[in-house]
Amino acid sequence: MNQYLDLAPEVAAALKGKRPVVALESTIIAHGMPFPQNLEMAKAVEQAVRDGGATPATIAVVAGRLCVGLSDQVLQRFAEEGPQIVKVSVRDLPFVVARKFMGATTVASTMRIAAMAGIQVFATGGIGGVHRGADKSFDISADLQEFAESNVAVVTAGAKAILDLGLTLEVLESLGVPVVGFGTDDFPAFYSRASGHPVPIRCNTAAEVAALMQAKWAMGLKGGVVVANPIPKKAEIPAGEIAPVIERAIDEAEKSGIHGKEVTPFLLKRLAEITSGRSLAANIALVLNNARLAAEIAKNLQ
Ligand code: PSU
Ligand code: MN
Repeated sequence: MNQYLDLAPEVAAALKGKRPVVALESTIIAHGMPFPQNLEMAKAVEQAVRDGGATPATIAVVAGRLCVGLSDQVLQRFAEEGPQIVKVSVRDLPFVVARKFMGATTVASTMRIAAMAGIQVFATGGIGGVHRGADKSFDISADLQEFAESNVAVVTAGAKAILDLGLTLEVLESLGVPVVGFGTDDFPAFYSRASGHPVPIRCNTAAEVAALMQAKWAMGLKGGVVVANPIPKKAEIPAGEIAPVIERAIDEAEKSGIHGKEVTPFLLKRLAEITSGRSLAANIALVLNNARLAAEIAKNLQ
């Protein structure tokens, strides 16, 4: 076992007993949503995993330790301190670990740590991807590269509509990453159920997803699987409604000189402000929906 890894007793027991475990990330708590909704979301998501018959393992860097499964006190701290805590992708792990800092882990670093712990399923809101205008900015989330590295399936509501979804799918194809539409032929666009971009693979049950994961890894193919799960209908914001809001937020980000890892948190915050919280409610609903499916997939891997 990696010397920097700390498994919560409940998570260690579940893994040892070969019972289902679902990894969860901490950037969505510290940088993706405001307090106190972020804390309520984090607790509700853990509960949804439990209700689904699996053990939740929220992942974060705590005083330089790679923690898999957080206490209520630590969860509270990430929620309250929010953006004061460093957003940690894979490239940032050596620094925060060496300096014994706190770090909120993104999809990429959460996947890496989940793989170290032996967890195969992870639920998030939406993965990072290729940003619009990436031909000039080169802004392509490290999340995509991680899918080529870590053997973890990530349940996601497609990719955030703030991205260029066509290019995101192209990069995943180049990296050899299966993108599975769960009950859909169309890649979901986070706030909306469809993007107009077809998904290459469709699965209709958690058992089918689990079988695909097992086949991939049994063949010795390295890397993850994107399980694209559309937002529930009642929480959806139609693409036509959210599109102009996204345009406006991206425009503001450019004019304010926001770049690098600040882009995604800035856009999510502005969308929530402009929609008077509707995008936040949609975000919470889709994370819960993903947590339920992740638990179901984890059970089918047993
Ligand atoms: N999904 C959400 N909210 C978030 C994120 C995803 O619903 O805050 C975070 C994830 O941690 C993801 C990160 O890994 O945004 C992508 O950031 P970037 O584009 O800087 O790689
Ligand atoms: Mn980026």
